[in-house]
Amino acid sequence: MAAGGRSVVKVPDLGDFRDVEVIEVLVGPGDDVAIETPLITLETDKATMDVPSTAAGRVVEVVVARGSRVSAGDPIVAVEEAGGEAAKESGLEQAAGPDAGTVEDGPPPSAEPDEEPGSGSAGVAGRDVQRPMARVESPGGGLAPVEESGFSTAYASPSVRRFARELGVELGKLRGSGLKGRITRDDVKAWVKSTLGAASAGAATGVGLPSVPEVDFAAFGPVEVQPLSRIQRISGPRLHASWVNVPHVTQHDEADITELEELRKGLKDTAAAAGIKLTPLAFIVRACAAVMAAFPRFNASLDPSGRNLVFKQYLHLGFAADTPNGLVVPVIRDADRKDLYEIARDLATLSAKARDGKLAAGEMQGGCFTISSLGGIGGTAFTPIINAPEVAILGVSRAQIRPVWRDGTFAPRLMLPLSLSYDHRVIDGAEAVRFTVALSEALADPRRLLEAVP
Ligand code: CAO
Repeated sequence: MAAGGRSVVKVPDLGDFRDVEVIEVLVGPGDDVAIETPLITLETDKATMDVPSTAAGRVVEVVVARGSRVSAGDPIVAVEEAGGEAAKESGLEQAAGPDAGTVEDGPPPSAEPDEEPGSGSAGVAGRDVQRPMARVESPGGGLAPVEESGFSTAYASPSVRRFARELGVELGKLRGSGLKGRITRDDVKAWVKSTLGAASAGAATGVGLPSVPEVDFAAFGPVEVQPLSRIQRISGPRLHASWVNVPHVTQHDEADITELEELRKGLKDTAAAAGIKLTPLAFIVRACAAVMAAFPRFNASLDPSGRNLVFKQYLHLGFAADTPNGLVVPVIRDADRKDLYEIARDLATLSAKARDGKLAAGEMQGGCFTISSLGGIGGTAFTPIINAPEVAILGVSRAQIRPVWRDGTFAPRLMLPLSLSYDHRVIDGAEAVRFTVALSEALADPRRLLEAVP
């Protein structure tokens, strides 16, 4: 083999295919590669294939990017080839093949048929089941079997499959974050990290979470698998973390908003003429901001040690917004310093941005308390999950006219159901119900909510 020099690894002969999409770039500048190390993954309408390196050494430049299209002969990477001692040091000598010194069109890419989620046919499954169980080194030095059945339906390139096998990862358990839900190398790494993290957390506390049984749904009828949206993949673990870490209690209550609704209807058209949509939520945000001043623990968070409370001297209020891509929580800055109309305007602007997927990261950060209003849709009560490290969240369901006993008779009143979930480590039950009572009183006295903010 050659002792040093720079080589360019090119796309090999792809048969009839031209302009093939690069769906994964597996190496970056500074990575050491051996002959056969997969460099990129290509996808045609029939198969995915890894293009292996034909040079051994250090990658100095990557010419292609994810999403670009390539044909045979196009350059992929430039490699500073390792020679002699350098190769030994980096362990490349062993892997380097006889023609590692000259790099031209390499061996054909290793291809596997595409296995889109939901397309797992019995044939593919059958083939995979017949594969012998791969064996990997277990931490104790013995050989641990890798359960291969999940590989049949997993949507991953050959190199990722190989990587998963090396680490003993059951691909069937992973959700892909790549294009069209493809499982990437990073997904495999993240899964290993989270599994190790969960194992050590379980070891530290002596408890582990029992897992939900796996069910082969396809055994009972036709199924279609769809990947979660990006937002759901991000929010899911956060909701789960809050659910398992925070002792939730939900306090239900109801506020009489008969007068609020009359007032709102009276103001709605004037507000609309000024370009403001005055919904009940604007009043609820305004009322929460007013009431929270008297309940500072609702605007606090536990510090990471769990021994101190951090009281915030500002009040940014989040509200859950339902979007085509999933749930997001935009944040109204300084809600305690804004009047009803400013809040209504913020709600409209942030909701529109949320629906269009145009919220900036900063517009979803810094929240102190969250309101989740499902009242525009329906429902009578629910138990919202706290947006930790916040310590409380207010759920709002649909207001309904109901008979309420007042002054010795039943009167038709518009009642708004409130569901306050709170972190019981920080807030006592008595304080929680004092909060919902105060909130109900604030909503029952809407003219005060119209006043200018001091
Ligand atoms: N009771 C009765 N009617 C209500 C109501 C309530 N509690 N809340 C809203 N409404 C009415 C409004 O008055 C409006 O009617 P009009 O047009 O006649 O005035 C209609 O329902 C629609 O309101 P809206 O939904 O457009 O506006 P909003 O300010 O109430 O809510 C937003 C905005 C962004 C919060 C909402 O669109 C949304 O996304 N809600 C879902 C939040 C969610 O998913 N939470 C769950 C999180 S946990 O999974």
